[in-house]
Amino acid sequence: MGRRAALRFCTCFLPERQRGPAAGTFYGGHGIVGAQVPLGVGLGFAHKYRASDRISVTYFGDGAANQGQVFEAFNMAALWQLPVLFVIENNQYAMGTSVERSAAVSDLHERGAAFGIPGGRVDGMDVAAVLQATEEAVAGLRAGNGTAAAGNDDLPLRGHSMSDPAKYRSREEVSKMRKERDAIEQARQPCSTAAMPTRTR
Ligand SMILES: Cc1ncc(C[n+]2csc(CCOP(=O)(O)OP(=O)(O)O)c2C)c(N)n1
Ligand SMILES: [Mg+2]
Repeated sequence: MGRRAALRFCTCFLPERQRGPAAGTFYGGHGIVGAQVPLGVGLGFAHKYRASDRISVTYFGDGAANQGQVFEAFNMAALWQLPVLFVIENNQYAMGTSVERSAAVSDLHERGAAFGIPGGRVDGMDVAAVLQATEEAVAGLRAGNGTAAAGNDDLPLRGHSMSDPAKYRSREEVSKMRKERDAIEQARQPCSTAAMPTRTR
């Protein structure tokens, strides 16, 4: 499992940790960039239609954030006040394209503003900050506060795939990032001193 996927996996299991084994369901990813966003909104619709207290947590990247279907999904989620948390993982690159080259406004956590969706920026390399922000957003959604968006600023420690030579970044930038910002390394210490939450079963 990749390191960012590991963080995603942690937050996916948040509902389960809070409310018992049947609550958290991981629906996987999507080969078409951004296509998971309307699906996530559909899940949110189902939760509301069934009067369930479940919520849908929908993850997508900075590149996906420029897709038209994402804005349509925002509109429907906000219009129907669906319990959806949009997590925009801004790792600064979509394959080799930097967010500055692809987004007119690169503060992606503000993307929902036109739809009345509140958003906030979180340091995606800080596991505890992600957990806390997720818990707060989930509590708000469960209290019936409609739809929310979070922008996780994180950093790519590797290229997009094995065939990506990552020529768009310097070696120095990558090695500095790995040394100073690796989320797993930063979380290791508090985990080993039991400062992180643990599961009981
Ligand atoms: C509609 C579509 N266009 C292009 C691709 C090829 N593609 C796969 S991943 C990717 C970049 C996605 O970037 P981002 O949303 O920032 O996610 P990240 O990989 O950085 O997590 C692209 C363009 C695709 N899968 N689907
Ligand atoms: Mg990206």
